[in-house]
Amino acid sequence: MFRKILIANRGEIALRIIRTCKEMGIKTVAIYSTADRDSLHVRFADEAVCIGPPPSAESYLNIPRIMAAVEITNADAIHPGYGFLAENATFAEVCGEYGIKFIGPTPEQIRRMGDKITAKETMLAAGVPCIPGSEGLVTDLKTGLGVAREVGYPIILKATAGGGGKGMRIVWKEADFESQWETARREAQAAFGNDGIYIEKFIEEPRHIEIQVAGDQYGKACHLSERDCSIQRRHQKLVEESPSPFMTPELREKMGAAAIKACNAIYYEGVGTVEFLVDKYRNFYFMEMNTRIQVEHTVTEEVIDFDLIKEQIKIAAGVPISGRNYFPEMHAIECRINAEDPFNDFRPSPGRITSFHSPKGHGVRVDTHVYSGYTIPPYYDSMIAKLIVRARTRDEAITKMERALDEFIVEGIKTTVPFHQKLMQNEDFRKGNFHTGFLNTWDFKNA
Ligand code: MV4
Repeated sequence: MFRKILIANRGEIALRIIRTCKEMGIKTVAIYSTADRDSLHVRFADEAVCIGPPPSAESYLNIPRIMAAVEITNADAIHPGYGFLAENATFAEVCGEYGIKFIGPTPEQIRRMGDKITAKETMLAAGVPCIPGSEGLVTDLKTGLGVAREVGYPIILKATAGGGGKGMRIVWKEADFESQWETARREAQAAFGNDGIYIEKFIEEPRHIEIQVAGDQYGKACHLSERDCSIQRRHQKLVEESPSPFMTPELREKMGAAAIKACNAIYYEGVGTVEFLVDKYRNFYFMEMNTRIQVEHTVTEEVIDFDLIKEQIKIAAGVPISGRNYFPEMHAIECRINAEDPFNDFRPSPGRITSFHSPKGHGVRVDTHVYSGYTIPPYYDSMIAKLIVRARTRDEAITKMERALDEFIVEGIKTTVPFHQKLMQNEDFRKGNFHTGFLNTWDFKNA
């Protein structure tokens, strides 16, 4: 097992990783920017190294500075958390060159899933259902028009270097194809330095359902059931839950088997997530694979009673997984509490938290790095806490979430708490009647 892990991240996930390391008897090193001097991850780690000024490029994204911190602290592994360098194949490679274990998949696996066309080709070859569309890259307008006519409108143009909603254009009719095509290429070139585009049938009103997976170093893989992440705004998830209210045992069986196929195809090592779009007929299609721990891993932990960070560390240390699959025994919901003003287009609301009291009690979990008197820096993402509840049934979980949200006191800044309170009262949400377009049509301010 590792002696000392450097956590190349900040905020709640850094703290989350430190907690598990402590329980496993592993020493921890925090890294931090000057904006994060007072963050709890700095206080709770065994050692902490300041690696630079606030901008991420000079701190949490700066590979040479992070490797210097590894060297001076003599850590033997790096946990990247999510965001920042978690899906950076070069970083994983550099770790290898230094003889430091990157806690996550291999650089090759990260790269293969990072390029969306390569990922899709890999999945098709493995027999995982994919969305009908072009065979790989479409290099010219004429070919594009042909493919679009063949699959039928509406279609979606996606950047191969994109992901998470970046670099996508929907085309509703042939007359709009050319202009959307030009825009998509230009945007992809500007955003990713890669103008590679592919075409898919546009799936209308889908649910976003993802399968948590784990694979060990010996080629064994399992699934740990699903999360429903359909409640999103501009590709930012706001609420996640497990199990999905749309799930059936048969569908879980099929999607779980497909997710395991995806892992086996690349001998996937680590924990990961296979994202699917699910249409109203319960057809499901591979969308992307995330080769990292995700924000919403907590709802899975709650329903299967399992520490996913511990599993991640064990896999990286070469411990074999049991190989069995895991099924939800409870219902869990997570609300992301962001420092944003939901009444003002979710505008970021950084600043000093003058008073902070988080909900407590049976079945309530709050993962956060903030406290009364903490100042939220403006440089990083706006999530300040994850409120997770669990109960026997979905109805009970919603009731518990309402109770917990009522107990949340955050003063000095605006938060998304009022948004979640309204959502929990929404009839369609309560019935499990929602898809990824839900927040486009629901006017929460007048709810
Ligand atoms: C799609 C789609 C419909 N049809 N692909 C958005 C994020 C990125 N991972 C892919 N996304 C989508 N791809 C086809 N062929 C709709 C979306 C999509 C979406 C997906 C999941 C969650 C929220 C979403 C919001 C808008 C669009």
